[in-house]
Amino acid sequence: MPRADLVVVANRLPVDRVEGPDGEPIWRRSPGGLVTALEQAMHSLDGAWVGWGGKPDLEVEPFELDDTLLVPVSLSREDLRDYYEGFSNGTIWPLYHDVIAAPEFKRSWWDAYVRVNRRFAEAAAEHVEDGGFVWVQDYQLQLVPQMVRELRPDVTIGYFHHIPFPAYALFAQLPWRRQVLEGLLGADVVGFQRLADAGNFQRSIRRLLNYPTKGDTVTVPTIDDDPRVVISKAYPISIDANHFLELAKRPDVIARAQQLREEIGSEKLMLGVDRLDYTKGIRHRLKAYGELLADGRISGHEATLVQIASPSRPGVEAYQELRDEIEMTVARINGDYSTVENTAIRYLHQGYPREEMVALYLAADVMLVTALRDGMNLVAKEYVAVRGDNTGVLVLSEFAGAADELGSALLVNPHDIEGMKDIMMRALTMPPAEQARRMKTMRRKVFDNDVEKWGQSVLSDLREIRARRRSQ
Ligand code: GDG
Repeated sequence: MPRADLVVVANRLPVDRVEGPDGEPIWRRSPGGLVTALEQAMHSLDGAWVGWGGKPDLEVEPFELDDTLLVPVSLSREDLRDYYEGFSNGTIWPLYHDVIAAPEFKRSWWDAYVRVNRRFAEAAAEHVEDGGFVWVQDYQLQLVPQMVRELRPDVTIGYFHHIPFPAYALFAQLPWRRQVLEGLLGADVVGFQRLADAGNFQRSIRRLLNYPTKGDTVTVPTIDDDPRVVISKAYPISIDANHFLELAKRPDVIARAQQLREEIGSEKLMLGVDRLDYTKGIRHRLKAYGELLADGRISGHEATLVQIASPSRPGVEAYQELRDEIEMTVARINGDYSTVENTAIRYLHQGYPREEMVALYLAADVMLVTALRDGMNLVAKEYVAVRGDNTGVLVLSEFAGAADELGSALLVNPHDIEGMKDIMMRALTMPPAEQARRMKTMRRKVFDNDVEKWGQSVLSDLREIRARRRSQ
C-alpha cells in the first residue's frame, strides 16, 4: 500500500474525471486555491490527497498524478444526498453562516455524516507514513481528526475550517454539538480564518465540554492523565497573488478587458462574482442598485452592474429558491430601467475560465463583495491582486473574513440598504488619488500574505508540534 509523509483530506480530489481523446475516462487536474497552497509542501514532503472523485459510485484504486498519490473515496448517491447535500450543506453550512437560511436537523443525515467521515479517516490512516502528517480540510469532515487519531496515534493532525465558526448561542442548537467539538479536537492544530472564529470555537468548548482554554490553546484531558494541548488560532487563507497578476499582464487578457468595456458601453462598471449562494448577499446588492436607479441617483448608462453567479449546489432546495428569487429581481430591474441600447444588470448564471474572470476584474471600476457572512472571500483578494495600476474601488462587507486584513476597502453592512447605496455612490465617484491610496495598502497586504505563506505557516506549526512530541 503506497504511503505518504503528508496526507491532505478534502471532500473533493483536486482532479476531474473527463473523457480522454479516445473516449476513455482520464483524470484532469482542476487547480484551485488549495492545490496551489499545498503544491510546494506536497512536493517537498511526498504528498497524498484523499477525496471524492466527483462522480457517484466511482470505485477507483489509488493512483499517481504529477508526483501526488490520489486516493479516491467512493460515495453513493445516497451518501451524496445525506452527507453532502444534507448534513454538510443543509445543516452545517446554514448554521455556521449565522442561520441566514434555516438549518435542518435530521438524524439520518447525521448518521450518514458519521459513516462517510469514517471512510475518509480510514483512507487517510491507511496511506500516511509512520509519524507523518494528516491535514483535514473543512466543515464536511469535522469528525475526521478524532477518527484518524484513534486509528493512528503516531501521526500529527491539522484541520482547517474554511467557513465561519458561529457564536455559541447558534452552535448550541446543533443536536450533535459535543461530538463535533470532540471530532475537531482530535487535531493538534485547528485553524480558522478569523480570530473571532477561533474565539467562538473556544467559547463553545468551555461551555459544552468544560475544557480549559488559554490564548491559542485548549487543554484536552486524557484517560492516562497526560493532558493534550491543541492549538486553535487564525490562519487567514489567501490567493496566489502573483499568478493573478501575471494573468492580468497578459496582452490577450488586457485586450479582452478593453473589449468588455467597449461593448458594455456604460460610463462605469460595477462587478459581483459569487457562487450562487444565499451567504453572498447578492439579493441585497441587487436591491441597493435597483433603488439607486429608482431614486434617479444613477442611470443604467452611468453605471452598469455585471453579476456572475456561478452555479452551485443545485440539489439543495434553498439554492433553487434563491436562484428563482434573484432571477425574478434581475428581470424586474432590467424591465424597469434598461433601454434598448443599454442593459442595467448583466446577469450570468455560468462558470467562466480564470482568464475571463481576470479580464472582468480589470474592466470593473467597482467590485462589490457584500456577503452577509463569509469565511474569507477570495474574490476580494483576487480583485485587489490584479489592479496593478492602483485604480478601482473594493466595496467589502464587514462580515467577510477578508475585512480583517482589507480595512482600506469601503466597508459596508449589507443589511443596511441605505448605507450600501451611499457607499456605492461614493465608490462610483471616488477621486483617483483616494483610490490609489486605498488600493496600495490593500495590495501590500495581499502580496505579503499570499497562499503559499498560509500553507507554510500551518505546516510549520504542525512540524513544531511533531518535533516537540518526538523530544518528549
Ligand atoms: C469557501 C468559503 C473562503 C467563482 N466563480 C468562478 C470562479 N470562482 C472562484 C473565485 C474564487 C473562488 O471561486 C470562490 O472563493 P470564495 O472565497 O469567494 O468563496 P467560496 O467558494 O464560498 O469558498 C470562503 C474559501 O472557501 C477559501 O477558504 O474564502 O469564505 O466560503 O477563487 O475566483 N472561478 C472561475 N470561474 C467562475 O465562474 N474560474
